[in-house]
Amino acid sequence: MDPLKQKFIDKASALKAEIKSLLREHGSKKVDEVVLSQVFGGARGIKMMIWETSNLDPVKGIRFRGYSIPELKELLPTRPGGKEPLPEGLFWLMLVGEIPTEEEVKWLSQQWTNRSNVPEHVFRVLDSLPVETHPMTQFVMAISALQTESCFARRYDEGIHKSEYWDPTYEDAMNLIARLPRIAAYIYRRTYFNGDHIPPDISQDWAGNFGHMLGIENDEFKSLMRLYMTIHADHEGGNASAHTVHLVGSTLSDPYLSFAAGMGALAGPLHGLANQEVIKFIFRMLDALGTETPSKEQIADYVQTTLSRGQVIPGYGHAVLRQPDPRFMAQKAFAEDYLQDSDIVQVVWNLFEVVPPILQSLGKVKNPWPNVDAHSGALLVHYGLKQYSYYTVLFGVSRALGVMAALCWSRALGLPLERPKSVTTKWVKEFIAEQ
Ligand code: FCX
Repeated sequence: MDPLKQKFIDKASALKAEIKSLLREHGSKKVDEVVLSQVFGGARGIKMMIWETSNLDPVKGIRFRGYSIPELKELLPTRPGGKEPLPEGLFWLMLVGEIPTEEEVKWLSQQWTNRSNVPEHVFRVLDSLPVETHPMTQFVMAISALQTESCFARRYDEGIHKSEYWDPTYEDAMNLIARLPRIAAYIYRRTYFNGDHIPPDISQDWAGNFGHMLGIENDEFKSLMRLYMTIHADHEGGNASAHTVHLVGSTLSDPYLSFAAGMGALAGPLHGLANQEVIKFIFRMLDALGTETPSKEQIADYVQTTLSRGQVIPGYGHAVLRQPDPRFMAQKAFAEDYLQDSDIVQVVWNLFEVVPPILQSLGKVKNPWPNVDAHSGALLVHYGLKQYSYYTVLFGVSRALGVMAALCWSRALGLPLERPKSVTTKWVKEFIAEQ
């Protein structure tokens, strides 16, 4: 058995036994109380699932297995001489809870290279779609088409014992992650470059090779891709894409179909599509104002006009966070290191000053601060990746790392079918009348 798989099942078996005795002793302890406004309000804050790979603190932001993003930048292995962490290292950490060595990360990079072959029929499915099909639609269809390769679906069909579900889930997770950059790059090149595809360079790491296949041969951009793929990977379990993968996976739908479903959730403008919406918002603003370098006053007026039209300011606000998103701050730090002089980055920084007080003044926005999506587009534009309809695909490739590691845990821990309770408004009225 491969060393990561062995480490994973050793850890998961130990935790499974621990959970069993914990539930035997404390299973009836109350962990939460639900009020009616939460029932009508998108289930905000209700503790209702297990997610081992990361945890989101409203003030401190995301912690991957307890580590903040600045800590990961210090601790995770990088390319020789590089500054940004390799996403392979984050996957290892999320899967087994340990910071990997350089050797372990090298091994994982090699594993993903070995597993990266994408069957021809997936490209044929993509090629049969109109070229103007939204890249996220193409992405979902390609992942669904790849489901023919699912080890889990095959083993289930053969009658696998439920104690072994984790094994083909791990294989599918590793194979899917390995194949995603090729699929995502194929979508990019067919959509915007007339199908002029770039073959993989197997000497590169996972994110570096992705950058190469996109066609942006720039070391700084590849560093950005390593950072980008690391910080977008996981945001605990309740966000819409992660929760969808978790829910669909709980039916024992295989990892490919579960991930495709999650990507449908990521494609919503209140979630992952916000990264395209932010840059669209910025481009439209620059167009309307007739300048690449608008003043803060001009930006403030434009923001107010947007709000008065009943539209949200994309990239701002969050269902859980109550401070500037550390993922925004990590991208800002990258921009401070590499592209201080970029006009579009300056616009993002001016928005950071202008938008929060305006949102605060509305009196209803719980978090006026920027989220991860407020910064990413400006960095991509700077390096020439200006086709913003594509941005959510990048988010999706990264998100696979977290949700696939978490899915391995769900199957190894034997988590059951998820099935919360819904009620009707009639039931609510009767409930109130009985009080
Ligand atoms: N601009 C304008 N109004 C906003 C706002 C924003 N950026 N953020 C929140 N509000 C409004 C809400 O629309 C809601 O108004 P309503 O009562 O009239 O319906 C009110 O403020 C209260 O919402 P709040 O409780 O603060 O936020 P929610 O938990 O309901 O929603 C999201 C959180 C993220 C959906 C919301 O802040 C939003 O729409 N932001 C813009 C889209 C965005 O950036 N999404 C990406 C989020 C994330 F990082 C990701 O998943 O990628």
